[in-house]
Amino acid sequence: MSSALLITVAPTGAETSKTDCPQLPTTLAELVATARECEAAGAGMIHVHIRDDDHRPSLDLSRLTDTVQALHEATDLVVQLSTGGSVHDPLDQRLKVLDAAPDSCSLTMGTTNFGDDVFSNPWPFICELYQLAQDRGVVPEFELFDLGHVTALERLLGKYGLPPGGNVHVDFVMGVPGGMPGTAAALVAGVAALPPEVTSWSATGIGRSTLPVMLASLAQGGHLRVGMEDVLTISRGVPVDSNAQLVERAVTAGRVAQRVPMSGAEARALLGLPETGGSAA
Ligand code: KMH
Ligand code: ZN
Repeated sequence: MSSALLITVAPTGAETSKTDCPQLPTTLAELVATARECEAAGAGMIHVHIRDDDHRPSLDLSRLTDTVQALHEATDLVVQLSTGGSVHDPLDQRLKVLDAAPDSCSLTMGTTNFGDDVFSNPWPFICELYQLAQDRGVVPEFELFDLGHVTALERLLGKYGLPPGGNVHVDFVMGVPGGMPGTAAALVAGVAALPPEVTSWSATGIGRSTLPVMLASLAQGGHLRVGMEDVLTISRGVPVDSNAQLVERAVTAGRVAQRVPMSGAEARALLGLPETGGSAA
C-alpha cells in the first residue's frame, strides 16, 4: 500500500449556481486563486469545469484553452478537464474538450440517472472519446458511478488497450442519486471488481456520503477527490468556506492514516504523464 496520497480537488462542477453559493469559483481569476490555495494545502490534481461570464456552465474552447494555460502557469497541479460537462451538454461538444490540450480528462464509463436528469454516456461515445484521448496523449481518469461501469472499463481496455503512458487511474463517484450508494460496502465491491490493468484509484462521495467514502477509501489504500463540485457543507448545515478547507480536511484524514499528500509532480508520475507539462506518449 502506497503511503503517498493523491488529493484531487473538484472545485466548481456544473450543478451549483453562483447565486446559491457565492464562494464557488466560477471566474478564471477565482479558479486560479483556488487552485493555488488547494495546491498549497496538499492537492496534486484539479478536475475543472468552467463557467461563462454569467457563471453558467460552459464548454467554450477558447475559455477551456486559456484555463489550462493559466492553471499550468500558476501551479504544478495536473490539470484535468471534465468531458462530462453538464447534463445538458451535447456529446460532440464534450469530445471537443480535448482540443484544449489538458493533461488529463474525465471519462465516465456509462449513462447514469443523475437526480431528475440523465448523464448520458453511450458506449459509442465512450469509445470515441477514449480513442481521441489515446491519439492526443491525454490521460483519462475513468469515472465510475456504478458497479456496471467497472465492467464497461474492463471491456474498453480489452478492446482498445491501455491509455497513453500505460497507467490506468479510476475514480469512484459515489452517492449520486441514480448511481451506486456512497457506502464502505459499495466501495469494497467496486475495488474488488477492478480489472488488473488498474494502477491507482480514488473515490469521492457526493453530499453527506463524503466522509464515509473518504474514510473507506483511506482504509483500503485508495486516493481521494474532494471539492465543492461534490459537497457544499463541511458539517451538517454548515456551508463550506472554500475548496482549500475541503483539501485541508482530506490532508488531516490522510495524516491519521499515515498518508502523505502527493505533489503535482508525483501525481504526474502516478498517472503516467511526462515529468513536465505536455501530453503522455
Ligand atoms: N456534471 C456531471 C453531469 C465529469 O466531470 O466528467 C458530470 C460530471 C462528470 O461532473
Ligand atoms: Zn466533474
